[in-house]
Amino acid sequence: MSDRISHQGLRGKVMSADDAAQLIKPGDQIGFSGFTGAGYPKEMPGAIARRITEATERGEEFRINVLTGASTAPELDGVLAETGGVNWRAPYQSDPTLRGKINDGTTYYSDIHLSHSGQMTTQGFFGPVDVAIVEAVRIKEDGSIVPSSSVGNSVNYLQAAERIIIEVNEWQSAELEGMHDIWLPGLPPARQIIPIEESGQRIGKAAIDIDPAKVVAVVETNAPDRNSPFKPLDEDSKRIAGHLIDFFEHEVAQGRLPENLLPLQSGVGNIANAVLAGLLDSKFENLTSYTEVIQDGMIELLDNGTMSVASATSFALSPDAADRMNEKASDYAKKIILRPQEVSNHAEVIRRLGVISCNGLIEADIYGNVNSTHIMGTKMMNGLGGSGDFTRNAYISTFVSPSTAKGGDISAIVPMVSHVDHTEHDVMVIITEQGLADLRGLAPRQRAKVVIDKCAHPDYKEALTEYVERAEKQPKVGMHTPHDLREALGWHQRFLETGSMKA
Ligand code: 0RQ
Repeated sequence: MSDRISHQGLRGKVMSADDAAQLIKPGDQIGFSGFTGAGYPKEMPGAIARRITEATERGEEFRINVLTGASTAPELDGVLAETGGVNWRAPYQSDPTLRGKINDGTTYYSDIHLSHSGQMTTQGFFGPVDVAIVEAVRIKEDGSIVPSSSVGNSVNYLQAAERIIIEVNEWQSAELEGMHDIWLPGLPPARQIIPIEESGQRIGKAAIDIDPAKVVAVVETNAPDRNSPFKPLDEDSKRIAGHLIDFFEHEVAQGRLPENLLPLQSGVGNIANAVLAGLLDSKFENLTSYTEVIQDGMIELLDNGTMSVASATSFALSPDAADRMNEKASDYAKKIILRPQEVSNHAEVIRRLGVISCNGLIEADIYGNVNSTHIMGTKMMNGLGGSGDFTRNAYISTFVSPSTAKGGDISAIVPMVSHVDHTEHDVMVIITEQGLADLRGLAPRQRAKVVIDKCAHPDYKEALTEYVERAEKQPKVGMHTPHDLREALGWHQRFLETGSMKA
């Protein structure tokens, strides 16, 4: 048996994943650890999927509700979605199989701000949590557990759950111990001030206290986290990164940002990763980060000393970077802090530190509203994730995207977004490979000019300008935010009918 299980009573609970899966009941609401492909349980989801499949083959109904920190991996979301047995899912996902089930109506998906999801669970907004299934690198003598490569909502799920199953994963470096900072502000009316005044500050404990009496099984595993490698940097991503870095330099020159900027948040996805890579070659030094995921680009900034400290709730590393993390986890623990997502994404800290946010978008409209989640207004892509937590509370909020998608048939800049995640009131800067639109202080009609001029692809500029001109001439139109309501979503409809937004 693994010497990573130091609690005597819990050593007696070790069993196979298939035996532990027998303890899951139809209708259970399960809170899993896991955030962006890191720190999710590796064997239990597969074992539960086998149970669901067997039950379904016998003609029995076996469906579960699934909560996590954020997205996971094929071994969790993928295998469970394939059974068709996921009834309800929250708060974030990015798995292709699950996406299919959400979009064909098999699975209900509650897409909510990541910082809210833990407290909502603890408060019972979603009903009771029947089981928490959490990956750990070690169970300590007192039964407390050292989480692995993410913290996410694990503390909330472990506190709320009636039954607990712990996977102890020997693949994860035992030296991750000391990287985590476990602390929660509690619930109103007794909620506490979060005493974080710098990204690198630790305020909590290195392990999660649990009630060992609630543990019904311990499963030993030895399997890597599975993240998709990032796409190689293309010219467009490099241009986007260049525009953002020029903007930072300008803000420093104007005295609106200090020389080492303010703590950076960087979203998921290829473009956000490219922006971090761009910072590697910039003149900036001594950067800090208060973010939710640490991806390859950020590890490189820490490695070469451009960044001094990074606070997050999880890793999102390529396989190579994950191996490096495992080899040198105790070194990285001096510069990296993993917190519960309620703290990593908390409005109070983001606002206090003056975080600069940078997230991807699916489409933005001429007035600055942003859609991060829906394809053509109805199909879920991934989810809101933490983009709202950061955008709404950032010192400067930025969004980055290529100006077109699908070989140019889709314009990322549209007359009206087909779904709104971030309103015009929260979006300060939009950047595409074409340029950067600084929307601070501009009224809607002023914004439309800048967004079209700086961000739209040349193939769509004229059509967007003509749309604005037509909108302004509509009878009874309000000149604050002019629209032609019959045409506002016409580009999306045209794409659905013809395969292109082009007229
Ligand atoms: O599809 O892979 O099939 O080619 O969307 O697009 O341009 O590679 O951009 O990887 O940065 O993702 C908004 C999805 C951008 C992401 C989104 C298609 C495009 C491609 C990916 P293919 P790119 P990115 C903190 C922050 C919400 C969560 C968030 C996201 C694929 O950034 O999920 O911000 N954000 N979290 O072709 C149809 C359009 C499209 C489009 C792009 N207008 N119509 N398809 N695509 N625009 C982290 C967490 O919360 C965990």
